[in-house]
Amino acid sequence: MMRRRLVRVSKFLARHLRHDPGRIGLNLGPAGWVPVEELLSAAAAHGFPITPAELARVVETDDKRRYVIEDGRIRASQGHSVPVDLGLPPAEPPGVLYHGTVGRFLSAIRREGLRPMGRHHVHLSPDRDTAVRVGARRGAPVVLVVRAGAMHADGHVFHLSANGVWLTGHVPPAYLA
Ligand code: HQG
Repeated sequence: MMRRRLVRVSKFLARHLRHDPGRIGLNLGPAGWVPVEELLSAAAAHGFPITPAELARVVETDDKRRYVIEDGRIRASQGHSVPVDLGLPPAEPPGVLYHGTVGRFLSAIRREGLRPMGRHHVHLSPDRDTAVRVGARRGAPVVLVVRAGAMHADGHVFHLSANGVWLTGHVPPAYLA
């Protein structure tokens, strides 16, 4: 399959498994799971047919492993804007985590901390390189260091998604190094 097609299918999945399932008449089940059959028929019925082989290939090769198939069901591992409880257990983060952003957001971030904005959680990366790539989606990347260990010690809850993204509700400015 061409890389361009893989990216198109991945974007279609992100749109409908994270943000707008209703657009193709889909309902996310508990924890965001949807039967693979249902997804494929909804996609076909809305003019975007995907073969089971293509779907499997996208799930396996997606650059960020955004989707998981398990027991005939599929979900996005993180990044939702629709209300969904992924059922991830709380986890103890490493001492520091990283957040990639851009200069134009810095004054707001220093004032109010990191907020989830359109998503459910603030997304944090375990390493600086990943954070650089996240920030670079928007312009010249700026990497913020988050004192995650101190946050955790102070009772802030963290979750680790299946694809290695650390999630938390809000990072108050005091924890930004
Ligand atoms: C910024 C992609 C103003 C924040 C990536 C970010 C990631 C604030 C933007 C995942 C703010 C939100 C998530 C505040 C935060 N004032 N701006 N108080 N607090 N911001 O896309 O972290 O390809 O929702 O810095 O790789 O950029 O979708 O979050 O710039 O893993 O799988 O507001 O999305 O992965 O943007 O990216 P986003 P993000 P996928």
